[in-house]
Order: sequence, then C-alpha cells, then structure tokens
Amino acid sequence: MAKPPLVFVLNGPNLNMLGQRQPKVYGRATLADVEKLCRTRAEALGLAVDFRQSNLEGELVGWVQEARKAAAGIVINAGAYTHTSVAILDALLTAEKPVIEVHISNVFRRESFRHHSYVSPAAIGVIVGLGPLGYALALEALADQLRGGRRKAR
Ligand code: CA2
Repeated sequence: MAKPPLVFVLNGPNLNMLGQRQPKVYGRATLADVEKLCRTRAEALGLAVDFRQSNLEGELVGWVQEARKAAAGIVINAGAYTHTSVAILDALLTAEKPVIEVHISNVFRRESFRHHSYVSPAAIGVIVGLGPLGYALALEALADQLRGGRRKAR
C-alpha cells in the first residue's frame, strides 16, 4: 500500500507551555493533547503527521526547509513569531507546499500587535480562536487540498 502523505505540524515558542499557564486564553489542553488529537484526525484522513515544537526561530526555519522535500503540506502555529518573522515567511514561500496557519486563541480579540501575521501571505487558509480543534480542521483542509478538492495553493 502507498505511504500516506506526510504533514508537518509545526509549533512555535512557548506552545510547550499549553495547559500549564493562562488557561483562560489557551484552554487546558496540553501540547501532548494537541499532538494526540492531530494523530487521531490524521489517521482518519489518511495522513501521517510529524508534530514538532521549538522555541527557536532558526529551528522552525530549518524544519520548513526540510518540509520542502519531506512533506506534502504544513500546518503551522508560529506562536509569537507569527507577528515578527520575515524569515519564517520566506521559508514558507520557498517551501512551495500548501500551508494552513493555526492559532489557538482569537488573535483579533487580543492586543493589536497580534492582528498582523507575517505567516498569512504564505497560507492558503488561517484558523483562529477555535482552540485545539483548529489543528484538526487544518488537517481536514490540507487533506482536501491534497486530494485536489479545493482550488490549488498559490
Ligand atoms: O493563539 C495562538 O495560538 C498564538 O499563536 C499563541 C502564541 C501567541 O504569541 C500568538 O499571538 C497567538 C503564544 C503561545 C504561548 O502559549 C502559552 C500557552 C500557555 C501558557 C503560556 C504561553
């Protein structure tokens, strides 16, 4: 049987703290819970998942570069680098893979510096404010994209 398409699910700084602090903003699920949710959803969708988190911008850039060869698509929550990192944007644009951007919190209900995303121009879609469910929905959107069910990624 053919191997399932591999999706990189990349998480940026401080997301390793999920479930341990600020439950009013980010809920009670831990990053391990989010990973489990992704694995369950991916299996049902016929996808494989490589789930990673880093507090380092350069490491995230390296993983996006790796995705160019190794992955069929990328789900990314770049954390605070979303609002600062041209380097991650450039890497995502170079990867030439379908990208879905996810945020656990509704960044538009928060401080204005969170309203701008450097990641969004590289994404075919953005999911904000739906908690860990956003990751599952992102995988569903990618599966649809990889089946050619939606307009091609630009
Ligand atoms: O809502 C999201 O998913 C964010 O990407 C989370 C980032 C934040 O900088 C973005 O504006 C929105 C922060 C992740 C920090 O996660 C923590 C979780 C629990 C406790 C402390 C931090």
